[in-house]
Amino acid sequence: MMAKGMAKGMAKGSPRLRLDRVSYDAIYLSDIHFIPESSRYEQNNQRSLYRLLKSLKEQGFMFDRIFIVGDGLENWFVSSRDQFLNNPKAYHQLFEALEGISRKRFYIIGNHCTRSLRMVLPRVIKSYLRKRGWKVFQEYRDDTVVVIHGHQAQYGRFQWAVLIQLAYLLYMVLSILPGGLQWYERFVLSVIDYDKTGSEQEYLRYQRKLLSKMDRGGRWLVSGHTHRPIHFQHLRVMNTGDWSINKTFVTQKNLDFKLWEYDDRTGVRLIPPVGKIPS
Ligand SMILES: [Mn+2]
Repeated sequence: MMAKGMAKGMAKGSPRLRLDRVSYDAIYLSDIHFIPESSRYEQNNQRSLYRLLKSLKEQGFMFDRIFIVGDGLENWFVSSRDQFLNNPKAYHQLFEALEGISRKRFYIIGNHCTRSLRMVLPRVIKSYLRKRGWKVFQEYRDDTVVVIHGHQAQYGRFQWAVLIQLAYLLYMVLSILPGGLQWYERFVLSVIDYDKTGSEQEYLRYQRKLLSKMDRGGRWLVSGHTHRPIHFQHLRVMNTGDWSINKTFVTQKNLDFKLWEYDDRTGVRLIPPVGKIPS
């Protein structure tokens, strides 16, 4: 529940983000699935994202680092390369808004961002990001945190190569058929995406599996992919959730990580950390 004081004094159309008045080290957003030219634009809450970013900027927030924790741009359902070439202005708008609240920018590659066997971004997108000062990684790490999209617990490199090739072939075949992309989307959702209907236990197992695949030392893990926002304090794990469904994101100040949920009408609320999930 949102505290009463938080709702008060909220200007209409400009929800206030009650982050503490400190300079934050980082903000993490994942699974935006940005599609400028499609009916999914509204579906993926893209207008809300602009509202949040505008509101943050108006309130003077400046994050030292911003992370897109994977699946920022669609490239499977909808080719981000084609979208970019057709709507460069939409991309400028998105990245200008993200850059307006951040000094250093990092783009983590997610499973939806590429059809490449080597997991690289489409060339035109990569050079666009680089020109704007974004650094592109599959995995980022510093002294405090490891940042990874999180599909790595679902398939290894070999399976990835097979699945991505299959997805690409299907895309080529189905995209020329009427209604084919819906079939394609259904295939991806059922075979390649994380099953969002799983139990909390399965979800916890998934996060543990992801942890077992990495050597993180004492660092925190920030990932996305599952579209399930959660703050596992005992595991030092943050899942950003996603923007496209839950409108959630993570902030960091030193070793203090916080998970937030955004609402167009009421602003943000803190999602409290959970301890162990009872079995
Ligand atoms: Mn993903």
